[in-house]
Order: sequence, then C-alpha cells, then structure tokens
Amino acid sequence: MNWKIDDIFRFKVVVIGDAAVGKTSIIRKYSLNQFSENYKMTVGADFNVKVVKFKDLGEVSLTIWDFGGQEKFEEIRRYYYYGAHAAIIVFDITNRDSFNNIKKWLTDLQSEVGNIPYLILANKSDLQDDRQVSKSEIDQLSDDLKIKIFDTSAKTGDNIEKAFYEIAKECLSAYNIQFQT
Ligand code: G3D
Ligand code: MG
Repeated sequence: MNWKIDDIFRFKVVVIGDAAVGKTSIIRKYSLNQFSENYKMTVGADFNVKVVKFKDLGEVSLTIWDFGGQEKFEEIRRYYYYGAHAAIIVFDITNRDSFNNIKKWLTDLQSEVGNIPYLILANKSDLQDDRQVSKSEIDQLSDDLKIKIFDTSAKTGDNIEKAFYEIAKECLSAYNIQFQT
C-alpha cells in the first residue's frame, strides 16, 4: 500500500467485556491527557477519538467505542460492532465470571465482524489480594488463543497506554501498512 506522510489512518476500536470490568474507566484513563472529542450517541454508545503517533506515518486516529452501560442489549451490540477494525476484550481479575465469558465475547464479536485483530486486558491489576483468576490461567488462555494479554489497571494507569499503542500497531499490520516504532 502507498501512503503519503500526511495521510490520516482512522480505525474503529470496540472495547467489549462484561459490565463493571472497567471498560469505561480504561477509556477515560487513556483519553484523559490528549482527549479530543467525546460524542454522546443517541443509541447510548459513546466514543472517544485519540491520535497515536508513529515516526514515519501521518496521524493514526483511534475511534474508541464504549458501550455506555448497554452491553447486554443485542441490538446495541450489533450497531456497536459495525465497521470495527479491532477490538479490546476486557475482564476483571477479581471476577471469575468475567474471565469465563471472554470466549462468549469473542464469538459474539466474530459473528458480526469476522476475524479482526484484538487483544485482551486483565484489568484491576492493582487488586492483587482479591484476585480470582491466576496468572497461569491467563497465560494458558493467551497460548490457546495465540493472543496477547496485558495486565492493566485503570486506577494506576498501568499498561493502558501500551495496550492502545499495541492495538494501533495491530491495525496497521492488518492492513499491511509499514511503520516504525
Ligand atoms: P464498565 O465500563 O466495564 O462497566 P467501569 O466498568 O469502568 O464502570 O468500572 C466499574 C467499577 O470498577 C468502577 O467502580 C471503577 O472505578 C472500578 N474500576 C475500573 N477499573 C479499575 C481498576 O483497574 N482498578 C480498580 N481498583 N477499580 C477499577 P465503582 O465503584 O464506581 O462501581
Ligand atoms: Mg461502562
């Protein structure tokens, strides 16, 4: 693919996972400093736009979608997934059900948009004492799915920036766009 330095790449990233795992908090934490816009959609899904810089490319703009508390509703989910280039699946290390539901979220996503790049966040890493999902189980899932899983905390900000940078890279790679890190 040929591109010019002033090209703008835009990718839609959907953040999915059970209610209360920390999706909104992660997006807020990430968007706080360079936050540009925040639209309230009539259907209830919010999105934030964030620009990720790569040395040799123009702007890589991530439009990050948040369910706005309506993750249960199938109609909303379909709308939400529409046109997604990548996904971030979040679970909460202090909530075993949210871990068990990852595969359901993945199936749900892929039934709408097929195979798009995604990664998984093991959120609330600041709550180690309340942990219900062991590190070895997480490593096992990462091996099974051949997918990266990052430990994150929306509270401390640990690994949040890194996770979104990673998803931006995955988007560029998926479209065979060469870049330098
Ligand atoms: P959701 O958007 O996935 O439904 P939210 O989840 O972002 O609304 O977060 C649900 C609750 O978890 C919130 O607490 C939020 O503050 C908390 N939370 C989110 N991420 C973290 C984290 O990394 N560490 C800790 N300790 N808490 C987190 P409340 O009390 O407002 O319900
Ligand atoms: Mg939310």
